[in-house]
Amino acid sequence: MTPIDKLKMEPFGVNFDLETGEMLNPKNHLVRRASDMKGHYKSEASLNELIQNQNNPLHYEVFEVPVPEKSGQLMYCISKLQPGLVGDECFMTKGHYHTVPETAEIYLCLRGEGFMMMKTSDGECRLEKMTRGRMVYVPPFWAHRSINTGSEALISFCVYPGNAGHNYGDIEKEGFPERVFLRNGKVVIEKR
Ligand code: PAN
Ligand code: ZN
Repeated sequence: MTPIDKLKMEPFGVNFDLETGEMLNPKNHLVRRASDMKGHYKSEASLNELIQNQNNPLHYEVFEVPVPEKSGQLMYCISKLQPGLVGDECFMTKGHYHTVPETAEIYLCLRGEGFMMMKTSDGECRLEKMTRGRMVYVPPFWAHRSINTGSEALISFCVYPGNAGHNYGDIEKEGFPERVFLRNGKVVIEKR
């Protein structure tokens, strides 16, 4: 098989409800609950409280109709992050670098309110506002996590190279340099 033959496939389409932010017939559905988030929040006690006393609530979901994980393909998905607090820290995704670090990503926010937090391995940190109709560009080499500061789900359409892959291990070790809290209805950003 030549490299071109390996990428050959039939064109296809996928339907979205742009009001709700739903992908209508996803093939894959990834679910993360509070118990999947150990080690990511400032207060592990508050996370355990949520797991034990609030029935381990849904944290976020990823919906996709996958394409082959190959250079030349474009992977895409809907990411849906619930609103909520762990103590007073806003719900967030785990966050990751791409396994192939020189791959970028586009997030188009369809619903909700929050931030994309991005960091380099040198410890640089940036926050970009996410709100309906705003696109955030995650450049190559920047780890990224979404954070929900609102009262409804934060929903984005994401597109990234098929060969990018997800590296969660380095972020589990390093963490992100900043945290986002909601205190008395106000968003507060703190350095760690
Ligand atoms: C997104 C994320 C999605 C879930 O599709 O994978 O928002 O977040 P975590 O991967 O950090 O759990 C993406 O950035 N893909 O590359
Ligand atoms: Zn990514």
